[in-house]
Amino acid sequence: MDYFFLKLNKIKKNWHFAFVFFLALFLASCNNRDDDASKNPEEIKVSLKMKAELTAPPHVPKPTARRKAKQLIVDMEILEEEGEMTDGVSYVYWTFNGTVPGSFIRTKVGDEVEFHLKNHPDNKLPHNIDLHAVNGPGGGAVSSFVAPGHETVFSFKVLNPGLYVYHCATAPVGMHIANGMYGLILVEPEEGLSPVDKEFYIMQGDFYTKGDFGNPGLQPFDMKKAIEEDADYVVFNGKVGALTGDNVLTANVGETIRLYVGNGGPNLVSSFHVIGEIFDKVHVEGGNLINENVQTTLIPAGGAAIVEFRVEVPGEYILVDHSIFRAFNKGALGQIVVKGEENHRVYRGKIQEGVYLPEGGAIQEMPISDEDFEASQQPEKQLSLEEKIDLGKNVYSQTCLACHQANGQGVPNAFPPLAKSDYLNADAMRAVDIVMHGKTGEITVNGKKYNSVMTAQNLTDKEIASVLTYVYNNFENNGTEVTEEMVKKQRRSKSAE
Ligand code: HEC
Ligand SMILES: [Cu+2]
Repeated sequence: MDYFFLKLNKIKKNWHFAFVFFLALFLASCNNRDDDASKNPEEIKVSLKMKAELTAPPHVPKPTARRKAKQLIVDMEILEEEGEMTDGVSYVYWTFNGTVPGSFIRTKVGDEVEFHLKNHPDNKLPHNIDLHAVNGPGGGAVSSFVAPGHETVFSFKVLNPGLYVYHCATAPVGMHIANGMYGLILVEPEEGLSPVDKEFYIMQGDFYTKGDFGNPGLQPFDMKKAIEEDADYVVFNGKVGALTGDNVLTANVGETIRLYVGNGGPNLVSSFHVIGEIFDKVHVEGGNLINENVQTTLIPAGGAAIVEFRVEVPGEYILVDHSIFRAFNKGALGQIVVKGEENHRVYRGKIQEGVYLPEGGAIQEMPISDEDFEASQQPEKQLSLEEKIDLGKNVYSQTCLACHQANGQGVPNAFPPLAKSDYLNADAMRAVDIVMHGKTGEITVNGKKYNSVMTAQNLTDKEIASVLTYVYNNFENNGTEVTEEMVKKQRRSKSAE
């Protein structure tokens, strides 16, 4: 360094000027390279902070157009709220910002997203978020686990343009997604997307309820049906009729419509189709590949697509999952009403409205016979202690592990420990009751307070006896053997209440 400066001082004045001039030029060219998204999006500099516009479905935030990359603040609150699944049927949804799907997030390549995730104090469960637009562990899930009444902040830079799903990834993951915890985040390319006339946000999801489609009242989530992928409802935007009746989407003849279509799943793949239209363009799977002139596009669970089409003729256009029973019998039906002049060069015919209508209630299925039900309830031979512990281990890893963890250590502030649990060891009948009926309300385990929800586990008496015997004989607990007789006694005492 010293040598360099010494030399520099010795150079004649005009040489010195030339050096500074070329240095400035060199720095300017470096700066230009920083602005060029296509080279390395990691190096795009952000100017200024900006609060992200977030919209409820079916609305989409304003295009990013030619704005520069920003530090983008996204504020989301998780709410567990009762809502309407269809007329007369309600459901407790778990949501990002109070809607299913959650708010639409619109970003641009190079944006640095500062994500604030709040879990409302009235909520019962911990949650987090996994954004498929993130390059990093768990898509943010590992940094965003948040207990009720708390807020977590993490940040990431969006590097890849495309349309991405986000969802909750807290155990049991399938249950959180099935209850509505998903949404879309768009990453626009640096130059933005081409302008269109109308943009809408649609997301498909499948729901699993104790009662069948249309059975009235507050319907709880059904884990068994979810595992069997036996959906009662398959809907757009969280409920039957979110895009029909008073909620139809509207457009005018000659307009180009762009739909951001996602699929939250948890299980089903969508064969997305608009009856009466052809997609002029599809960004296949939400990425860069553009397909043209497409009738039906496949949208995987946890995936998305951008579809665009120009509407030439007035009338009703019906959005469906072309796995067609889902459309007419499970709710996957929406509508775009297009107004304007007839165009006989494109279509000629008498237009009658209301041809495609939901048929919902008309589901017919084979009932389970009383004999079959009885047979499934028959008691079998008693298991030895070892057989019980073996069976219990399986039940534990399939049912309890997601929350209470592999060694029963639990998760701080969320799931209490079963290892060396004073609460567990104090009362075996109470433990049986918790596994059978679930548990809410404040409890203290090993000196720490928990106030959360454990769902009822829907296990047979044999499974309950086995899993608790397994837990009592492991994780440094007191070795109690729970018998089927104890479980039956607990069932009888509860039903007598
Ligand atoms: C969805 C997550 C979840 C699953 C699955 C789950 N639990 Fe729990 N469990 C909880 C929560 C949360 C609590 C605390 C409830 C409260 O705060 O009132 C709890 C409490 C308990 C307790 C009493 C507190 C303690 O630590 O001793 C026992 C015993 C228990 N669970 C056993 C089980 C067993 C056995 C299974 C599997 C058959 C199971 N749980 C499955 C979440 C879960
Ligand atoms: Cu969640």
